[in-house]
Amino acid sequence: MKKVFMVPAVVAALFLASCGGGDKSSTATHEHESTTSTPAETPAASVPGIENVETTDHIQLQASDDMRFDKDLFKVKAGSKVKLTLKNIGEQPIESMGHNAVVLDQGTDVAAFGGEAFKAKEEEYIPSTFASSIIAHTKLLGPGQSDEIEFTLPKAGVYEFICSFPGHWGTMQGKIVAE
Ligand SMILES: [Cu+2]
Repeated sequence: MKKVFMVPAVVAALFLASCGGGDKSSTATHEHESTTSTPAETPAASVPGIENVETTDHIQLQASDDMRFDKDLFKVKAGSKVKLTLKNIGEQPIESMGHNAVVLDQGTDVAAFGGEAFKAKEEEYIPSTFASSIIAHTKLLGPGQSDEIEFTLPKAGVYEFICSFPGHWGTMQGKIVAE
């Protein structure tokens, strides 16, 4: 009846035909957007403050003369390569205030490890008696020195890291949560 509307109708029909004509598929693609799961049972849930930590693949640490790391909580992806950089920003000599970063396997007795490390001066405080508990470690660093290592945390869970220089692990320790 109203011939003025014929032209737009034809254009629309051609447009639909050229796109395959199906408009059902476009509505179906939005169905899964609201099903994001909440990680209530992940290992991260047991570590206070982890909810404020971004996942990273590069852990950057500084160690200082007051026997502290500048950070103590990290989150990484399990099974993915992680880089760790440690810089000793202190001024005390390595003999009295050396620092390293030792990443320990899940479930390692940190106090027992620290005790063995204390006796392992010839091994730069990386005790071979605990070799199977060590995921990775930096070199022992003197003032101004830095080291970079790469490792992979195999399973989801909480991994401790410490400085194994005698007397340091009590204040120089932190956690890496792998998810
Ligand atoms: Cu230290």
